[in-house]
Amino acid sequence: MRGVVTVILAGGRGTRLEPLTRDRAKPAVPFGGLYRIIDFTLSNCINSGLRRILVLTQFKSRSLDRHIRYGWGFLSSEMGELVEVLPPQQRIDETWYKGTADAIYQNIYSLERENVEHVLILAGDHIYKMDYGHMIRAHVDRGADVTIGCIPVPLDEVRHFGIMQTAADDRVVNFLEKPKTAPPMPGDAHHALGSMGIYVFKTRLLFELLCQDAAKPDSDHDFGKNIIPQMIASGQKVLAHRFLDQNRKAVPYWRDVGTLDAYYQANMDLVNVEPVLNLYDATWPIRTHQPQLPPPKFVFTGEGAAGHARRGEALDSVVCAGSIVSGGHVRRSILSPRVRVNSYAVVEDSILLDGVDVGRYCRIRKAIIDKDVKLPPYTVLGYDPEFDRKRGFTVTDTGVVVVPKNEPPETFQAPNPL
Ligand code: ADQ
Ligand code: ADP
Repeated sequence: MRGVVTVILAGGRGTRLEPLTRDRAKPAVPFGGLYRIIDFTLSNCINSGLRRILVLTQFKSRSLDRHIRYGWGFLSSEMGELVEVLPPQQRIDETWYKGTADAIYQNIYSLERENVEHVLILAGDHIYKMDYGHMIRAHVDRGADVTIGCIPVPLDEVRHFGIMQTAADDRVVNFLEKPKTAPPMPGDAHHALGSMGIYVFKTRLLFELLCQDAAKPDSDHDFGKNIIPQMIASGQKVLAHRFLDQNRKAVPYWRDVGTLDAYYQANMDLVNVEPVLNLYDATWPIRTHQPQLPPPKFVFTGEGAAGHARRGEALDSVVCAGSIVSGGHVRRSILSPRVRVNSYAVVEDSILLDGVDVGRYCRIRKAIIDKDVKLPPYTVLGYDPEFDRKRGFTVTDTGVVVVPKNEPPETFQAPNPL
């Protein structure tokens, strides 16, 4: 892995995750209680033996930058290791990055300094566990110009992905970015082969392609739209590398948590009794930055009125450090650090981010509640979508209600619909 530098594209706007991305970049959105989305990609790098990592940011990168500095600063420059956040201030021209290829082009000086043979380009907003070593080795062994990580995607979702057709030797013969429809892949009537948006390039060739592309005024300066199709057209060796799970059979866990519903579902996957994405697997640790906090605590606050036992408990849930469930009930939920659930409150199927305080008698269902929101006693959320929308909250297609940061207590003081 020594001849490889990794670049993580962490600049996507994440509009479809609003309001969670209102003032943080998508890769910095908290996930699974303890983590930020980018922790999965960074952990994959470390676990794959890749320890020279450049993170390209763009929008609202302050909390991302801080998270990486605090959580990932253990890499030692003395040992030749590096994780560096490159903000767009170092860009070549005055505009924001135009597309993914432009983001790399504008940081070409930092990359040149690395003086490596291959560049691994990753996205900072996917949830998965992957050993990039397999893909890099295939790329080197086969002498590819570029190798694209790919995975089968359902036919009715092809419009969200780069879709490719391959020859028997895995050479990509056709690549279309986000087509409306696509034919199924050979041997699987329900899936097409989709790009994971991750690439290994020969460094020299990458630089040449980026410089050529930068000079084209009609290009979107995007890998999927421009660079890859053009490489195929000019006969360069473009290889597809199938991401396989550890048994090298099933379709592995890989989620682009680009929408609130996908984000909600991927979080909820973790509270399944046997989650596909196992965070307790000591052979593939997912690291993060976590503050020093006391252990979570569950308090029995005494017998209440009939039917209202004040037993603080959480079932089928993930509860992080610093949280106290005091006389409230929590089911199938994720409680991030420093969450409070007070007596008689019921929280179900919900994701509570850092520092959320659920007042007495609250009824919370199918909700995502952003950091430090204080829910006044008797707040009801997630029971009546129309009512929640009227109060100004986002409610998704599948009925998940999202409460943004800094929501004042008055917002919740609407008549109780129950
Ligand atoms: P998308 O994810 O839709 O498709 P894009 O929005 O360009 O592509 O984002 C790719 C990655 O780059 C994301 O991690 C994003 O955060 C980041 N990014 C986007 N613009 C950036 C910029 N200007 N600066 C820094 N980072 C930026 C891509 C591929 C598809 C593939 C899907 C898989 O184009 O072919 O199928 O990923 O999710
Ligand atoms: P996160 O919720 O992702 O942990 P933070 O709470 O660190 O993020 O802040 C998110 C963003 O909000 C920051 O990147 C910053 O731009 C803005 N922000 C937060 N607190 C302040 C503040 N006190 N002053 C100005 N901006 C702030």
